[in-house]
Amino acid sequence: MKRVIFGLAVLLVTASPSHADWTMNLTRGVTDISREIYDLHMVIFWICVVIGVLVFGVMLWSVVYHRKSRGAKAKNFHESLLVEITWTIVPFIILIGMAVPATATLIKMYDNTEADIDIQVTGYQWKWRYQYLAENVDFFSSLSTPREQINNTQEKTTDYLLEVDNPLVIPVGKKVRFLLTANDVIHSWWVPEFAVKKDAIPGFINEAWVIVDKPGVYRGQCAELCGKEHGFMPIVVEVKTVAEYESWLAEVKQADAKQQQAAMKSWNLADLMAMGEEVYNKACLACHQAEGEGIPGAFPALKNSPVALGEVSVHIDVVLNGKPGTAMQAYKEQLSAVELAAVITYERNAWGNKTGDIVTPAQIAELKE
Ligand code: HEC
Ligand SMILES: [Cu+2]
Repeated sequence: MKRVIFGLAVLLVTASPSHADWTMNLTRGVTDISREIYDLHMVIFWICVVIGVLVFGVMLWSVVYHRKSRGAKAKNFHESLLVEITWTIVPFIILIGMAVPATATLIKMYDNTEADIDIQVTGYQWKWRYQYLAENVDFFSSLSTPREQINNTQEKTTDYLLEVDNPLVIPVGKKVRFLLTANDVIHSWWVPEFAVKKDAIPGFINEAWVIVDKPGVYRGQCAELCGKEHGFMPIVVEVKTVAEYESWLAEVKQADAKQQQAAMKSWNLADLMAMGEEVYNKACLACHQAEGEGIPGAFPALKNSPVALGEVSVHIDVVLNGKPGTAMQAYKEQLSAVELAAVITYERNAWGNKTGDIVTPAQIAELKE
């Protein structure tokens, strides 16, 4: 027995260096608050360790030294005032000792005042929308991992399910306040390295903030079960220097202006179909499926659907305004006029839907006003 224990101990000691990157503990993170939370977590952890060792130590010692075979006789101290007072006072002191630093950290976390930048974060099934409130910058951020990797027909890359098309970009060293809400069901915006995990609830605004002190790319996930693709709406935050952030803002604004111009050029069926397929795969495929076949009982087929083959205006209305009370959301704000025209044209001409109809971006732009 002794040998086995000794063997195990040796194994434990020698094995630990090879597990240097074996991270089981909380992330230290890249903000003052996240490190404070980490330290708090460690303090509480060590208090628990000490209590554990003491309590189990006394128990084991008593079991061994006062065992029956040694002829131990139990002492009778029922209703001992001293014991009663001790075991009330000691835990009380321990709890206060934990509550004081915990409260101090919580108060700092909830100080949502005086932000440099306000960003509204809205959860959608299944993507995030970021609106820079003072900047007129507004975009959606969706999973960019190719479907082939998800379906195991392609090898998975390192950032599998943790990559998006349009990451959130914020500057280093500035206080960024997030105003969190949701469009459909409850989501939760979670970036472990920021120590931010806040529910995004329809009809409510929750607040959180960060001051990140290290440029880099930080990744997170939706942390509230929100439906079929809950595991497919990651968060990517790029933290840039202030100068890089400014030029990124300018670039985004320029791209927006360009897109508005593009809406006015004339489009032919082939161009719209090519773009429509891209938009469809990104925004609609999760529910309506790759061949437009839908999922019976949950999401209607668009192949041969009376809407996709019927009156154009009805089809446009469904896509722009959604079907309230169903998973079919309004895409009016989510997609540009060009994207909307393309995806509707695509649905009317793909998978054997041969209406030959063209919906133009100009037509949609008018309805978006
Ligand atoms: C989250 C799941 C989901 C996504 C994503 C989605 N839809 Fe839908 N869609 C639905 C549901 C559910 C309905 C049925 C609504 C109802 O009950 O009338 C529907 C209905 C439709 C219809 C009417 C079809 C019919 O026969 O009634 C069209 C057209 C449509 N969607 C187009 C789109 C387009 C275009 C996109 C992408 C831009 C899209 N949908 C993305 C869930 C979704
Ligand atoms: Cu979610």
